[in-house]
This record gives sequence, C-alpha cells and structure tokens, in this order.
Amino acid sequence: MKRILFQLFLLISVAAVAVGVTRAYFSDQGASTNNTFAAGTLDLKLSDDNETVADSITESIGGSNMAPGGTPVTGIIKFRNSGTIVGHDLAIAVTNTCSATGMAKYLKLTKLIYGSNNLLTTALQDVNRNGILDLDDWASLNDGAGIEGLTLADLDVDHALTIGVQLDTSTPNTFQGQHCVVTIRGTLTQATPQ
Ligand SMILES: [Ca+2]
Ligand SMILES: [Ca+2]
Repeated sequence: MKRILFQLFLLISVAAVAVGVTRAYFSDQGASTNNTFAAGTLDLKLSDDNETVADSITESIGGSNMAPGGTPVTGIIKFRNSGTIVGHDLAIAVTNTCSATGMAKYLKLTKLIYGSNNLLTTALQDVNRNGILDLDDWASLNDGAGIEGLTLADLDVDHALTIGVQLDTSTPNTFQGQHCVVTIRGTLTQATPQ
C-alpha cells in the first residue's frame, strides 16, 4: 500500500511538471511609420538678356553679316541651380554645326568670363593649334566636355558667362556667306567627374 501511494505521488508530480503552469504577461507596442527617404534634385536653369530662367533658352548670342576682323558680338548666359541639392561643378560645352567644314576655327573668342574667372587665360586652350582661341577649340576641349570645374555651389543664384565672338581676320574667302549654329550646354554635378 505504501509503495502504491508513493508511486501515485510520483505520477502526479511528473504530470504537474509536464502540464506546466500557464502564466500571462501584459504587453504593448508602438511604431514610427512613414520614415521616407527621398532624393533631392540638381536643376540647372539658364537665362539670358531676353529669356527668364528655363531649362532651355535660345539665341543668347549671335551675329549676322560678320566680316573678318569686325566688331565682336557679345552675349550673356546665366546659369543657376533651381533644385534642392547644392551642386559644385559646372561644365560648359559647345557643339558647332557649320554649313562649311572648319568655319568654327575662325570664330574667335574675344571674351569668355565666368564670374570673375577669365576662361580665356585659365581654361580654354588652343586645341587646334591655329594661334587663336576659337569655338572649335572649345568644342574639342576635354574630349568634348568643354570647360570643366567651374564653381556653382549655391541655390537660386545666377552665375553669368559672358561671351564675345569675332570672325577672325584670317578667315579665308571661301567662308563668305557660311554660318555656324552653336549650342552651349551646361552640366551641373555635385563634384568633379572622376
Ligand atoms: Ca534668348
Ligand atoms: Ca584655336
């Protein structure tokens, strides 16, 4: 009898351990939602003496009836960052589309100033080695990237590029009546392209 009671007690003890004791805990949660990560913008806009800030402007500089050695024509293009992220470097490239091959070599740059930076002495090079700094030099400078590393590191502030162009005195007679159409394109980046 004693042995049976003992075994019964053992059985109940094991059963109690196996079932365990159920216990509840209070809990609570909180969350932070809508944590958004959005990219800002670099937004290069241009203006000139008859157009307000826009992605693209036209006829900022040009001349008709140009004669070799005649009075240079001038124009101003202003560049600004209308975006939300401050940029750093502006590159300004040109492409020349001429009715006669080689004419851009005779479109001499008499003035090229960005802010207080005289680009004729600091940036442009006589790439085509014809003795003058011209629109053909600008087009082929830095493999077509143009003048690089100009500072544009603020928002909504105009940075003026002043350009003067003259038909050079050495322009051959064969270019009479010919013309070049020039596109001047700015590229704004956060840092110097590597
Ligand atoms: Ca214009
Ligand atoms: Ca040249």
